[in-house]
Amino acid sequence: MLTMKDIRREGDPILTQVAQEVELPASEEEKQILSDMLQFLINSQDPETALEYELRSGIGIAAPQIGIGKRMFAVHVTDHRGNLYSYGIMNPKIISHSVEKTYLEGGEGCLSVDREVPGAVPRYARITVKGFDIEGNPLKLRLKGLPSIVVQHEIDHLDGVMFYDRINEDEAKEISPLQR
Ligand code: K2U
Ligand code: NI
Repeated sequence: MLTMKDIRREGDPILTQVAQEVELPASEEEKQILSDMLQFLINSQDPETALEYELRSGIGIAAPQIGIGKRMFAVHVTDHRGNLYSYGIMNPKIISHSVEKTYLEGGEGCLSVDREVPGAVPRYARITVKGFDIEGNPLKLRLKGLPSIVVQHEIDHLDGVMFYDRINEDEAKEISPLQR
């Protein structure tokens, strides 16, 4: 199972590189890795498991964060209405997004960043994402709220972009924070 020792921390060059597309159909190894990433998130959100294995709670994780320069990420996040978004996605593409932006009032964090970096991170309020699930089936997700923010944070990891690269207080003054 994945634990915090598998997570690359800032300063590791892989976190600022552009990850490569997964050649489809994905190999059994690639599918297993993505499944392990999703399981890590589930484990990290289970109090007993997180305590036992000293896992930091995560709602998303991208393959470069475990040293794999491939365009795949997992999310396991519940929106404000209690809808669970639990996916492993390969070769994601944001095919459309709102003009409207939003941001998390408390700022963002990152499993690869062992420090607080305060500041508003403007994100698109709504996005439509296309990609392939763990089984290789095409998927298309229309997202808003926290799921939308997490997916944008994870896709940034695939492009070597860290959340603090996007902190912009001036822009945040012009937009509304996410209502949880
Ligand atoms: O990619 C990562 O490092 C995982 C981040 C994802 C994240 C997405 C959006 C905003 C902040 C972070 C971790 O999940 S950080 C832990 C966390 C948990 C719940 C809510 C926000 C952040
Ligand atoms: Ni991150």
